[in-house]
Amino acid sequence: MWAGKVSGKKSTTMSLVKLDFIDRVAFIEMQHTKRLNCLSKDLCDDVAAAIKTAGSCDDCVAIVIKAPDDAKVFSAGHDINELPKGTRDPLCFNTPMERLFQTVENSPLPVIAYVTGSVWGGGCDLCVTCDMIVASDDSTFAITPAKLGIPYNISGVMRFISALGINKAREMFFTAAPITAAEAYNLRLVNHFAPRTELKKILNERILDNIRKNSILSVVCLKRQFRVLSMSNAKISPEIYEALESLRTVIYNGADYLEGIHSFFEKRTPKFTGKVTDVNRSLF
Ligand code: LCV
Repeated sequence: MWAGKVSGKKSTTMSLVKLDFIDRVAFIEMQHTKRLNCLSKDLCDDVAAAIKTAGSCDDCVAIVIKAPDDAKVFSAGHDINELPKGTRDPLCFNTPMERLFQTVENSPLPVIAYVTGSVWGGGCDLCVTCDMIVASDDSTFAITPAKLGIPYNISGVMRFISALGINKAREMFFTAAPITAAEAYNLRLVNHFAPRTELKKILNERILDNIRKNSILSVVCLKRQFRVLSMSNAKISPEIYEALESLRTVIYNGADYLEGIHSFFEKRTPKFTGKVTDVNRSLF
């Protein structure tokens, strides 16, 4: 966990993250590449700390979350080693990955995902949670709970519906199959995509240079408005919320959840045994 202060906007390296300030923009580089930037507690906490540091700097106008420019994998998603082995909700409100997403949403500054390489599961949700995404043309995006037998959480599903529209969100969740940067651009998930050699220029010329010229007060207010309004139509009753949560409990207590995790580490295809009748139909 990084505890240092950014003095004089020099670049700073925490244990798994490098924080650079370049022309009033904070660049947060996830450097846990030997673990494919999977979102472990330590990486989530370091990225969240860097976002908070940037948000507390009076002349910072935007935040960019990135992997090394030559990364093959931007993020392999939640660290599967750290998933609870049953009986506990793997994606509840106060898990490190969810706290990171809340930090992105609550930062006063626009947070941009600068994606190079493949993005999986919670890494894809991190990008969707950001305010904008620019991606290299060889990037791919996949949301993978169904591949691991995991019941995704309600706020995460809401984010994908809001960002992609319900049918494409369903397809991504049901299939767990990656989509390309071009497909993500056509779905308006990705703001801009380009070859890696041109991506930084696009990021600066189309987004950062303009934000740098604008009123940060107006931008901060707009960010809050977009956050609130994008979720404003998500009205469900307490009964419906509790029914969905009890359905999730059935799933993460079910056989498929552990099979998904074990099969991943045993490098084999999962043999899911769950049946639709395992789910208490009275919940519907
Ligand atoms: C721990 C890993 C991981 C990893 N955790 O390299 O969205 S949800 O609900 O699903 C949410 C809970 C979530 O985000 O779950 C995680 C979803 N992520 C994935 O499904 C991606 C899993 N990873 C892969 O498919 C491959 O690793 C990719 C395609 C990312 C890279 O493949 P590549 O052949 O280049 P390896 O698979 O050999 O991985 C290198 C090492 O990183 C570990 C993996 O177990 C391996 O460890 P060992 O060298 O000890 O065998 N690893 C990869 N992803 N998410 N550990």
